[in-house]
Amino acid sequence: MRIDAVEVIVTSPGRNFVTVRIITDSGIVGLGDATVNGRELAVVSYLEDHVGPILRGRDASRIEEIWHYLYRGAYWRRGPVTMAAISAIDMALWDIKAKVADMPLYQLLGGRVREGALAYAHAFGTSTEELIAAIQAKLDDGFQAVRIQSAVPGLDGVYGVPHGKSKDNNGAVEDYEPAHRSAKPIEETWNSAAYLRHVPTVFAAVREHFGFDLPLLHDAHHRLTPNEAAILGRSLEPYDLFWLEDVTPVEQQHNLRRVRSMTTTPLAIGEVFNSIHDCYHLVTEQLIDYLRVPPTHGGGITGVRKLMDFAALHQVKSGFHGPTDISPVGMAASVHLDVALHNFGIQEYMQHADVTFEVFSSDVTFANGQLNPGETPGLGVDIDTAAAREFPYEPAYLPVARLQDGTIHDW
Ligand code: GCO
Ligand code: MG
Repeated sequence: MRIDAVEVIVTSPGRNFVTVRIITDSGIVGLGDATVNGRELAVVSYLEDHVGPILRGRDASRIEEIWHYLYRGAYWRRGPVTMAAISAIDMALWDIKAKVADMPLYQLLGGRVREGALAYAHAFGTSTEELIAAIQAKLDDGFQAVRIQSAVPGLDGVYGVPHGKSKDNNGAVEDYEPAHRSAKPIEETWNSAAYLRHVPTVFAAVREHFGFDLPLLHDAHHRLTPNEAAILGRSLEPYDLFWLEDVTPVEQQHNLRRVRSMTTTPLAIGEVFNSIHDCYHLVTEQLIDYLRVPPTHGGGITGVRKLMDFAALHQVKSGFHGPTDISPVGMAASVHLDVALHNFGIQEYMQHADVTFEVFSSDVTFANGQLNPGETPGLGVDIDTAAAREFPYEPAYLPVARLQDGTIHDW
C-alpha cells in the first residue's frame, strides 16, 4: 500500500486547525493533526514543501521507518514545527494501519487497560463567586475533575480567564485564545507577587465550598522563577491539588530540582515539549508527576508511546494537553492512548465549539467524567473537506504578557 498524496487542509471552524490527509493507492485515507497555535502556516509549508514530496510512493505500512526518515532524515531535528509535521504524518499512518486491521486504534496499542479516561474541565472566574458557579456548571455537565483559574486583583487580564465572548469565535466563550483574532497579538499585564498572594485565597474559598473530594488543578503557565514556584507549591499544599502545572519555563530542566525539593504539591509539565530530550532529566530524576506532551506535538502515536513507556519506568504519568488548539483528530489520538497506557493520569478536555463539528466528526464520547474512543476502525474521526473550505484561515495569535513597567514577560 503506497502513499499517493499528502494533503494539508487549513480550516478555521471556531479556530485555526492544520490537518494532514494521507491518501493511499488502496483508497484508504488517514488523518493527522498538525496544529501549532499561532504558527500554523509554518507547519503547512514544512508539510507541503518538504514532507509531502518525499513521502509520495513510499510504503504506508512502514510507520516506524517513516518516523525516522523524517526525524533523522531532515538532519535538523526536533522543534515544534518539525515535530508537529512528523506527528501528523505518524497519526495519519496509524489511522490507516488501524483501518486496514479493521480495529479501533487502541486495539493496536495493546488494547484497553481501563474503562474510560478521567477528563478535567476548565473553570474560571473574574471573581471567586463567578469561579464557584463555573465549577458547579462543569460538575453539572458530568466532569469529575476541574482546573481552576481566576482573575488577579489589579491585573487587567490574565491567562486562563477569557477576554469575553466574541462573535469571531462563534460564541465559544471558553475558547479564550482565538477570541481576539487579529493581525497582531493582544497584550496582557503580569505581576507575580500579586498572583502569588491571590491564588491561595481562591483555593481556600473553592475547598471551603466544594470540600476536598473534587480533584482540582491549576496552571501557572510558565511565569514563575524556581523560587516563586516553590512558594506557590508550598502555599497550595493545604488545598491538596491534583496538579500544579507549568510553574516555570523549563529550558533549564534543573530549575525543577529546587521546586521539587521545596514542595510536595504534584507537578505537571510538558505541553510545549516535543521530544524525550526536553524532559529526560525531569523524568529520570522524578522532578515531575505528570507529563503533558500530546501526540499532536510529541511525534504522533510513535513518539508519545515511547515517551510514556520511558516515563512509566520512573512512575511519571500522562496528562495530555487537550485545549481547543488540539483538533478533534489530535484529541482522538490522545484518547486512544489514554485507554491503552498503563501510566495514564488524566486527560485535559477543553471542549471544542459546536461549529468545529461542522467540519470534523469524531467518535470520542464523554460520559460520567470520562472520555472514550469509539469502536470505528482507525482513529474514528473524519473531515468534511467541502465544509472545511467554508472556514478559511484567519490570523490569530496567543497573547503577549508584559510586566506593569512594560517589560515583556513569559505568557
Ligand atoms: C493548557 C494550556 C493552553 C495553552 C494553549 C496554547 O493547559 O490547556 O496552557 O491553554 O495556553 O494551548 O496554545
Ligand atoms: Mg497549560
